[in-house]
Amino acid sequence: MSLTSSPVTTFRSILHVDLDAFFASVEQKDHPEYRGRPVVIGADPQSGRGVVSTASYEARKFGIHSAMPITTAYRLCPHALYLPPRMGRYQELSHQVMEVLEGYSPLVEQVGIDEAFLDCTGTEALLGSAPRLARSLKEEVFHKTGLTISVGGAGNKFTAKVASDMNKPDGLTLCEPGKEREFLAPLPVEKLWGAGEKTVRKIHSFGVRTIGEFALLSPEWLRMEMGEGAVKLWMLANGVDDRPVEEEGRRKSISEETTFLRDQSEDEVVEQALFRIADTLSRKMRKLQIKGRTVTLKVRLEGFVTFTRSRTLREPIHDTRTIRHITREIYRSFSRGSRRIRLVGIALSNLRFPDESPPEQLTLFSEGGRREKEREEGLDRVLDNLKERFGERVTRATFLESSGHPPEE
Ligand code: TTP
Ligand code: MG
Repeated sequence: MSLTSSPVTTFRSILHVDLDAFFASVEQKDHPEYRGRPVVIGADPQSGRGVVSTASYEARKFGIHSAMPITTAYRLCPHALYLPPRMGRYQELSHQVMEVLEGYSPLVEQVGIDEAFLDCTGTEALLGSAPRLARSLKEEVFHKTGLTISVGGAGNKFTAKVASDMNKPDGLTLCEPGKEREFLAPLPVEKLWGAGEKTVRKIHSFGVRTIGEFALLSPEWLRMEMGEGAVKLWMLANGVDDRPVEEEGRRKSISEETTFLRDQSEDEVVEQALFRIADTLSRKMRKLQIKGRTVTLKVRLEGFVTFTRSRTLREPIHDTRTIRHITREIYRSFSRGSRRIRLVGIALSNLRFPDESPPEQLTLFSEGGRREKEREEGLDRVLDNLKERFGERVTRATFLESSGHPPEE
């Protein structure tokens, strides 16, 4: 038996999955009476400000799309259902979908809330050829969540992503690995990843419209005309994209923010909003078992000037009370003059994840301090449970004002 292998090219098998009209589909799934109707998720059209997050396919027929001003959407289709986003619910379903995907590949890279890449090279042998694997993936997602996804498959990430977008909704489009160049050739250059409006205009000025035409240009000439970035696009156009599917790197921070309906000048209203944000954020952190040492307050004033102020603690925390206290202190020491506030937010960074928590450094806390901390954590747990069961109205108002939090650096 020879130990040298023949030089065979091994193709990767990459799938890209994207949920269809995600936020709108969730609303239609949770409220059967919304099915078949134009549904728009986003800002309140009566407020006169804000944008569309997404629109159901029924609403898209009226020309409504993501990022469109909500007032324009309303003009196009006043009888659509206009709903505010329920991020918690979307996160929950996103998580369920990702769990299904993890059953199809050991390498899943989530990109944003509703899409992911899977590297299925090798798993096909276990789970069936790419078309079979993709079909059972679609079925399982639908069975477990009631949502439809569109799947694209190819030998690289860029082509898989282009493919998943080709037959939306509920699509399945596969490009045979190794045939990316031919697959991409008829598509317009606008589809090239990273080609912005200016780049596309420049390419059009050469008389080039399709990816196939672009792929035929000389890379040296392109470098001279348009710089290095164009060569990267030229590689994509030729079906070359070596980027690996990578599991998500650890997040650097976790945050939550609120935009006011009207710019605010009442400190009391702002502080109430910060209290609510601290509550939601700390709950999210406890659920993920993440703690953070640095608390950052973000304030955006009218005219979009944004300030951030941070404070770093010696110990990582995720309890509601400490986050509330610290943000309130930072807010009170922040001078905004007479300018009104448009948005406030809280972020925690310097994160510590559950698998990297060192043994509790008891010496940093006095006996009394430790008991206080345990009581606080117990209280948060009880409230988290109550909120899961009875909703947001459950509060801890009576416990807000007690003092004391871990020492600062
Ligand atoms: P997308 O996948 O871009 O859009 P979609 O899932 O609504 O529709 P499609 O069938 O074309 O994939 O984005 C996923 C979700 O992210 C979307 O449901 C709402 C949210 N989103 C915004 O809030 N603002 C935006 O500008 C975009 C593009 C998306
Ligand atoms: Mg989507």
